[in-house]
Amino acid sequence: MKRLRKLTGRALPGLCLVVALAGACVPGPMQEDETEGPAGGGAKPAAAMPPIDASAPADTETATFAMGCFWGPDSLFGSLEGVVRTRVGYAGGTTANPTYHNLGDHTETVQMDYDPAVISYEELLEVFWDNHNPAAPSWSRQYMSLLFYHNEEQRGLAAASKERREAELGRTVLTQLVPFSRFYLAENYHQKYRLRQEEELMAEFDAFYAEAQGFIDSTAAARINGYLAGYGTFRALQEHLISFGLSPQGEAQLLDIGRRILPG
Ligand code: MHO
Repeated sequence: MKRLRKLTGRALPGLCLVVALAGACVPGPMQEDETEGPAGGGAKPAAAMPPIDASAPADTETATFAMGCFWGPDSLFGSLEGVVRTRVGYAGGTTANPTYHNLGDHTETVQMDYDPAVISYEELLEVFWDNHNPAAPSWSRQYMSLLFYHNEEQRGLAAASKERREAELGRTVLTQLVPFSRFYLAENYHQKYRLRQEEELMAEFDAFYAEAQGFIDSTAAARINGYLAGYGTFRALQEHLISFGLSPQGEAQLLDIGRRILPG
C-alpha cells in the first residue's frame, strides 16, 4: 500500500474516483493566461522524439482493465512509473468494429504495456481497485468493471486480488474476470484526452510524431496526460520533465499547471 501511494503520488480513496474522473472527463483548458505563450514567434517545437520514448523498454507485458469512462484511467495508469504505453478502446463484447457512438455490447477499456521489472501486475490491480467502486452496479455495459486477463498467471492474480478486495470491503465485488480476446482501439480524440485539451503541447507532439499511433504509444504523452489530470506529484514532474523533450515554452506551461494542481 505504501509503495502504491508512492506510485500514484497520493492516496486515492474510492470517492476520489468520481472527482478524478469527473475532472478528467470535463473538457476545457485548465491553464491560465499567465503562461508566457509562444506569441512573439519564438516558440519552435522540438522535433526529436522525447528521450523517455526513445528509451522505452523492449520487454513489456500487457494489462487490460475496464472501470468506467476510460479518459480517467488513461491518465491514472499513464502517470505510473513502469507503465510504458496506454491506449483506450472497446472490449468485452461481440459487436464487430465498435465505435464510440456504436458501442454495441462493448465496454470502455484501458490497455497498457508495462515493464514488469518496474511495476507488477499486482500493483496495477491495486490501482484498479483503489480507483473505482467495484461493488457498485455499473450504469450500463459501457461502464462495466472488468478485468481482462491475458494469461493464466494474470487470471490467478486477478482472482486472488478480487477475493482479497471483497473480504476487505465486506461486500460483493461485481467486477467480472474475462479472458482477453480483442481490443478495438478507440477514436483518436479519446486517446490521452486531457492532454488533447492543451493545444500548444499537442503541437509539440504533432512535431514529434507525424502519425497518430506514435502519439498514442508515447510514454511522454501518457505521463503528461497523467500530470494534467492531477496524478503524480509536482516533485516527480520536475524530476521527469526533461525526459519529455518539450520546448522551454512547453515545459513552462506544464510546470505552471502542475504547480497549481499537483500535490508537492
Ligand atoms: N460523455 C461522458 C463520458 C465520456 S467517457 C469517454 C462525459 O463527458 O463525461 O465515457
